[in-house]
Amino acid sequence: MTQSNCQLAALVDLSPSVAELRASVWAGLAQTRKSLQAKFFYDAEGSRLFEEICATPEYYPTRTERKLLLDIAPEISSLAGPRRAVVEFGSGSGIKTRTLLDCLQDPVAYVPVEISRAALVEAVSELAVDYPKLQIVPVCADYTKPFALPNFAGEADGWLGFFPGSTIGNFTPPQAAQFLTQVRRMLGRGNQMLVGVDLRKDTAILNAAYNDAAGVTAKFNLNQLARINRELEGDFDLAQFEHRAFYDEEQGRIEMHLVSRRRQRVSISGRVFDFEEGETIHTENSYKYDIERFRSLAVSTGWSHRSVWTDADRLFSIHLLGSE
Ligand code: AVI
Repeated sequence: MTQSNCQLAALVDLSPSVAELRASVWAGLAQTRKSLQAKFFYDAEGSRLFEEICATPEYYPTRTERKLLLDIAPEISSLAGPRRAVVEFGSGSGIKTRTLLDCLQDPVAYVPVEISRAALVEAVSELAVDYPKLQIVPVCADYTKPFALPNFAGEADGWLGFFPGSTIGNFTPPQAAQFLTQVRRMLGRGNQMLVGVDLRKDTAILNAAYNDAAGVTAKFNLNQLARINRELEGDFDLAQFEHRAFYDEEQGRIEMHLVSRRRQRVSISGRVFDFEEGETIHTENSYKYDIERFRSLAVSTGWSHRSVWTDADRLFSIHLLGSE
């Protein structure tokens, strides 16, 4: 099928500029405790590496959530109701999207919102071929900031927000609350949202998931530096930084860092940053919740908590929220 036979609208491009990336990187590395924003992992290469992480034997969230979604599909179908417009935050490769779209009754429109333009374009062009009746309106944007939902032709009976993969765990709990509030306001009354949330569990399982034996997570982490070299004329020597990820039980989160192997100086767009041996750049948090804690977080932002499902091993949870 050619693109003209598909209901694929022109991409709405609100993606972050190079200036925004530079400002964020400069600000993060100028702090006493250096950090980089996790959302900038996802350039074309970062998105590709993330897909590879999802396929590693240690990274259980993707396959566990997918199987859970398949198992609960009939329930989701009846609770969500017919003729929904689906808006997905951080749509990535779109594999889980298909599982959701396949279980919904006559979905009318699909709005994938994704920061990586390359990942978005690839995912929607394939989806448009397989779902010819669906209106697809891709939005390339940083969904942590408010944006207007795009128009689409035809009438839907309400929105269904979709935020799978426990990406909500990459926010701190206050940021997660802010995001849920923003989405509730954006979707308005009478709409719903499905959120995938990784659960607290045995430390060994968590540490293995972020330290896969094949070293894909390490490559993903180091790609932030490669991206800075590519896009901001940086001169990071990747061999002089090492991946470190560990579970902090007290905070209930995985922390990812890049550790400087020696004392060194790096230049980024003409600005210089010094690193001590052993100094780290904090690149990501991945919070793990228990069911009650996530339920109360969601309720505190004005959503009602309609349902929750977990897999038999209680590794992962999917929550259905409603806005009255
Ligand atoms: C996208 N996000 C939910 C992943 C996570 O598990 O926090 C990103 C990731 N980082 C390392 N491995 C996967």
